[in-house]
Amino acid sequence: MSEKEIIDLEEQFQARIDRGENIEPKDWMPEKYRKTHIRQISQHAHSEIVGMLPEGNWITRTPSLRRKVALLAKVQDEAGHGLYLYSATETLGISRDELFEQLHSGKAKYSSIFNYPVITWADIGAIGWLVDGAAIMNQVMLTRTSYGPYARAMVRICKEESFHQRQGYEIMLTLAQGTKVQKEMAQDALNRWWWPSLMMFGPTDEASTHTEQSMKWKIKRKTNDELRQQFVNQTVPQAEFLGLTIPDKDLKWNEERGQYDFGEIDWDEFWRVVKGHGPCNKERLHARKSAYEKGKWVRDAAVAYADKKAKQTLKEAV
Ligand code: FAQ
Repeated sequence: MSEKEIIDLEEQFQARIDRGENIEPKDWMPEKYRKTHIRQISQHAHSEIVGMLPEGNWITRTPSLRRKVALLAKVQDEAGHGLYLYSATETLGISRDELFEQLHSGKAKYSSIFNYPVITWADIGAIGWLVDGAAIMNQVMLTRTSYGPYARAMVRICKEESFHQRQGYEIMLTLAQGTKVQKEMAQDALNRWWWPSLMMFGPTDEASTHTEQSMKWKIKRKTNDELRQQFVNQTVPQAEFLGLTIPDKDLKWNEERGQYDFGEIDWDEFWRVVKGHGPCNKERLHARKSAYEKGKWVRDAAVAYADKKAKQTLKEAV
């Protein structure tokens, strides 16, 4: 294809995006659009799958049967989200094995938030309230992202994330209205999860490498800083209702802006965690690799069974 033909195609592509059309797997797309989606959707899928680990560790230790049922359902939902998202990524011409290889080798990232330890039951509440709350804030805009399979997966995922957020907030509410020790546990969990939750939205707009192009292609509809601000505005009144204190001495309502001002995020900590040096990075990757290796016999059996079925069908047809 000549350079002029490629430029024409790129212009037509951008015009489709500007008109608000969805891009589908068999449509022509610039190579960079395809690669950006493989990067973002697969990192999102990895986050869901790795995100099962911190909560999964608590299924045997829930304080009641009701809590166990809810937590089991939540962790299963996250597995489902990972599967929809891996399937959406595969429509862009990459195999599941390659995606896992990228995760296991450390080439692909997953959300920084899942590299922090889950120390008490209150952390399960804080994860649902804050981590799922931040995830929804970011994902609601992704239901209108320009790539069809990603946008459609996000519609379903967002519905389930809302339930996750509510179960977390309800745990926090119960603890905050409980004994002095329970309230202290809830406050301690908020103290530890607040800043890492703000980091989930990614670097500042100034430091973000992908935002400008992703906004142009309508992959992102809002910037990292816009979503972070929206999250703070929404979450502060929820903390007040719980009677808990957000661990930020610079947090205050700004009448003029009609928004909360908040303190500086520790970006050194963020990049340390993203680059693999957070408190639980090694443990999380080890758990994923080990699950993959131990599950080899299941994958082999599934392939052998599919082969056997295909041969049988062929025999019957002859
Ligand atoms: N952690 O230029 P930007 C969940 C990387 S799902 C690690 O701003 P972009 C559900 C970024 O990849 C949570 N790395 O990048 C759940 C890039 O590096 P690269 C996950 C991060 O893509 C709840 C570099 O920094 N959600 O929680 C992070 O335009 C509870 C420069 O950044 C999604 O994945 C981070 N926090 O914007 C499950 C949503 N932030 O790739 C279990 C979809 C940035 O060039 C329990 N993703 N980086 O090597 C997105 O919306 C975007 O990818 C952003 C980052 C907003 C995360």
